[in-house]
Amino acid sequence: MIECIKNYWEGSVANKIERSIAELYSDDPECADAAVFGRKTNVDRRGFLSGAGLAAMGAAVGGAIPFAQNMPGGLIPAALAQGQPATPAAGPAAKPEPKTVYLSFPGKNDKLVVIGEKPLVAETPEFLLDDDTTPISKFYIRNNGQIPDTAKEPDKWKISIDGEVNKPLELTLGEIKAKFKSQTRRMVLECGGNGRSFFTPPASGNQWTNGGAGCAEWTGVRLGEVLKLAGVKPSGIYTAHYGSDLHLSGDASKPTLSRGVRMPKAMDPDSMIVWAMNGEPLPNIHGGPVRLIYPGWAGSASHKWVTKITVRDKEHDGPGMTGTSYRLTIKPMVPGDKADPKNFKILESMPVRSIITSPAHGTKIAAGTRELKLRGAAWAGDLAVNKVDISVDFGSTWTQTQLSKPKNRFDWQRFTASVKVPADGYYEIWTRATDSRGSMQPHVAPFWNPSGYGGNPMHRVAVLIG
Ligand SMILES: Nc1nc2c(c(=O)[nH]1)N[C@H]1C(S)=C(S)[C@@H](COP(=O)(O)O)O[C@H]1N2
Ligand SMILES: [Mo]
Repeated sequence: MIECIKNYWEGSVANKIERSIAELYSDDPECADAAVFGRKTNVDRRGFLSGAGLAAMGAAVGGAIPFAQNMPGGLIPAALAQGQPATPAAGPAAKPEPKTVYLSFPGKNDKLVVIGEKPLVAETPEFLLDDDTTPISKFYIRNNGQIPDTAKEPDKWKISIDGEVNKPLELTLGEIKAKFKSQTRRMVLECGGNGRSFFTPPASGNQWTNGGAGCAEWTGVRLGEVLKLAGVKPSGIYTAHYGSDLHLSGDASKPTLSRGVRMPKAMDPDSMIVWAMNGEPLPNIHGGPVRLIYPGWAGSASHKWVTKITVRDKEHDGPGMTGTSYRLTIKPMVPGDKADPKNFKILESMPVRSIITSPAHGTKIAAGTRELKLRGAAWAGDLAVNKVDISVDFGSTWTQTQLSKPKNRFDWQRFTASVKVPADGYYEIWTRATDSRGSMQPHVAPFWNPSGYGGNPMHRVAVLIG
């Protein structure tokens, strides 16, 4: 560290710093931070942004920084942070995203970002989540195995219910539609790993930013009603889900993802067997003709192409249920350390999260603009969102946004705000939501865990006025 600053200042000082600080931030953020904030080699305390440091930072982010004095040392400016997808980088000196791969898939928006090719995984940049109901074209994709071909005769699709039930059932989708009352709910589906890219050191798995989530209108029947018809025995405490997708290798003898939930969640009136999305037949890529939806919980339980639900007398132990997958630490662990599986519990309800959906990260705004109009969305797993605050001065002051009521339970809540800014220059818009139990999004991803669950730091968007 000390060595790095020495090399940095001696090697490139004064005239070169403006050109290289953005690069340094992406190669060695700690060193860049120390250099910019003038941390003395022998004094472990940060200074303020001033002199060469301020000039370097301004050059790196593309403009003057009206609230530079509030910038916390150690914070990588949003304009330079890794993992911010899509729109043009904020500053001329900011590095282009390392080879962002955009999705090319029938019916899908071409600004979705591929974060895994085999299996196919794609996320939605925050600015594309600006609709009240996420269109299918913008909805994220997450697969663990091969995508099955399910085009033919949806109403003949069979689902069986077995295990700890009095009367095992085999029902076609057509029968399910005819036998049970259908309902439509607008509800968030969110991948358990959403926010994983915000962990330091990096956690393993698909590097989601905030875009492993969407909010669609789901039509189907209550899973609980179907389970009631089968008659769950008192011993039946957990579900196990099976679908028709093959293991990634194509080897039919290898099990694919198979998760389950505790019986109370299965019996929740909003846990559903679903065949339509936004009023259209459920697309194949989203599990069509029929899938499960457990709103508010890690998306991996919401089984696509579902063929069988087994009721079990113990916690399910299929692929994705054991070890540290879809699990959070009970006790904080040293980031990067080896995990002790005894210190983990299953991730169920997702944590509170908010995103700014307009303006987009990296937006250039006309010179002289003194008021920013913001839009966004917030959700909190099983809970509701109590409030969303935004800041444009690096967290020195916060403004409460206008937060809409959810359409129904598990819907996200849209928010708007209007904030004044004093001058042209570089701003970061920060948003943080608080859930109905008082938990607020932290500044950084909390409780590091090896597979990176629960990463819900506040969302930051960089904009440049003038
Ligand atoms: N059969 C099956 N269901 C599945 C998966 C899968 O790989 N196979 N992935 C799960 C995960 S991890 C998530 S986040 C959601 C993603 O749903 P989507 O692709 O419709 O957005 O589906 C879940 N259901
Ligand atoms: Mo997921």
